[in-house]
Amino acid sequence: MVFFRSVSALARLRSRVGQQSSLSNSVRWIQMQSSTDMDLKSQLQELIPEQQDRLKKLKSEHGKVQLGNITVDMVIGGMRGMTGLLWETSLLDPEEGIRFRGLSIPECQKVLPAAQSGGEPLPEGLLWLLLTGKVPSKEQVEALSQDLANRAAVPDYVYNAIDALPSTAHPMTQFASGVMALQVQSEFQKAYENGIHKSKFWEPTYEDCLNLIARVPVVAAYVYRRMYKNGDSIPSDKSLDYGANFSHMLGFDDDNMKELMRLYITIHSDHEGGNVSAHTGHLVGSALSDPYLSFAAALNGLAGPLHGLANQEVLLWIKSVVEECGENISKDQLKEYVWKTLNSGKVVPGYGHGVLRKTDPRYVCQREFALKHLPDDPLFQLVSKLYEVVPPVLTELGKVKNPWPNVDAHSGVLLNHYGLTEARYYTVLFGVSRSLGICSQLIWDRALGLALERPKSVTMDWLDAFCKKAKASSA
Ligand code: NMX
Ligand code: MLT
Repeated sequence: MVFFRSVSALARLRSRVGQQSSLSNSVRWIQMQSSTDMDLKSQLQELIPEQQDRLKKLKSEHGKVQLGNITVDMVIGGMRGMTGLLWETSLLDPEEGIRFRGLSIPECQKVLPAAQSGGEPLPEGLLWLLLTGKVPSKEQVEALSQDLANRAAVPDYVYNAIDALPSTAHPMTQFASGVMALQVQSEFQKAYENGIHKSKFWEPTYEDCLNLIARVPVVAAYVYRRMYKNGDSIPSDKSLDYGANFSHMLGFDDDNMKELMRLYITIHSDHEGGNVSAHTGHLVGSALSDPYLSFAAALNGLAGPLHGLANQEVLLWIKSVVEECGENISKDQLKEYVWKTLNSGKVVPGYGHGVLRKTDPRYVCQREFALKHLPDDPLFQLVSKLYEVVPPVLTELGKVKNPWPNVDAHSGVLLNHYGLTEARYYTVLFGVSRSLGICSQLIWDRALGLALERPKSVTMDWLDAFCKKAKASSA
């Protein structure tokens, strides 16, 4: 709690900084304090013992406190609503949406350093926040940006591994294969083989994670250029920040596209620990598999249509609407199309959520970006119309717990506007972004010595017998 309180206090101060033309002495003091140390690793070195003690205390003082009851519905319903994971970097509230280390998306947009004045947050700043719980200074973000740029070299065998696949293979297959090939350089695996003491596990994990975060945009851009631009790849530009450089390597140098990429990476980075990709990364990492193995596994979960692949599905679905009914489709026609989709046994992609019960704030900030930069885009207008049509239809269906749009309902039309039209590629962008959250938590998993994940499973026979016994003893 102290950790989060200090974060939000700092955030409040920084937010005031944004609103003031001249700084008060106390604010200047905090800025100076936070900008003295440019080295992220040494900041972590300081934080880790304090957080280790905190966890030890939680366990010894409150280890037996009950957090809820497990019902049969939960066991057969994908563990929905079951609290069972420790995840430090972000927390999801069903009504309000995600908070990164206590900061909401609008708060991050206000307090994290940006490339342009009043512009979108730099993802490097968010990475610093996820890892330390502290809002970094512009200088710290620049130092991290340089560090990542210096780590970004990708060995040729990674490209060769991707090239061994047909260029028609799904972009997520090519991307995950590239990440697996990056594993060859795992520092953690080497250190483990050399007998590293468990108290030091977090250090090679940190190196792997920063290297991985630095290299995945290069691998992802390679896949894009291989598939859609005749293999004509664009080298990284070390003078650019992380988001802008990724956009540049993909072949998009428009300033607004670079801003979109910074926003995109920031908002897709983390969504607490229970989503399929984060949970998979954490689960695989709990076996002390290194960050590359863990993250590649996470990507394979992200590639499912109920999770990250939904961004591909949304744009393809929107394009099929336009193909069948034209861009100026009426709300009644749209409603009919939504029912046709549902009646053919499919989901409406981009709507619904396992935890959220309101419109996803990640949808909202993308809508704000569209209103600012592309209000007249016909597909954006169609997305806006869908916001009016889909929720009442899903509500009428009677079983959908959240009829509101999620992050994927909006991302495709923004990318499409700037020329990134290849919908099958979209989940790769989600994957690059998710490396920030999953890797940040993996470092903390090792620093806190979190346990091997191994929940108990039961059979239907076991459930039958248990429930009959429970009924008999309550009669
Ligand atoms: N369209 C049609 N049916 C839906 C939808 C939807 N958008 N959302 C939920 N339902 C159905 C769901 O399939 C289930 O039906 P059944 O009982 O026949 O199996 C019923 O409503 C109850 O599901 P919920 O409890 O509301 O949702 P759940 O937590 O099981 O699933 C999702 C959450 C996200 C998988 C689900 O809402 C969905 O399939 N949405 C569309 C795909 C999508 O947008 N996924 C992206 C999620 C965000 N992300 O980036 O990962
Ligand atoms: C995510 O960003 O991971 C998705 O919204 C899915 C989830 O949180 O379950």
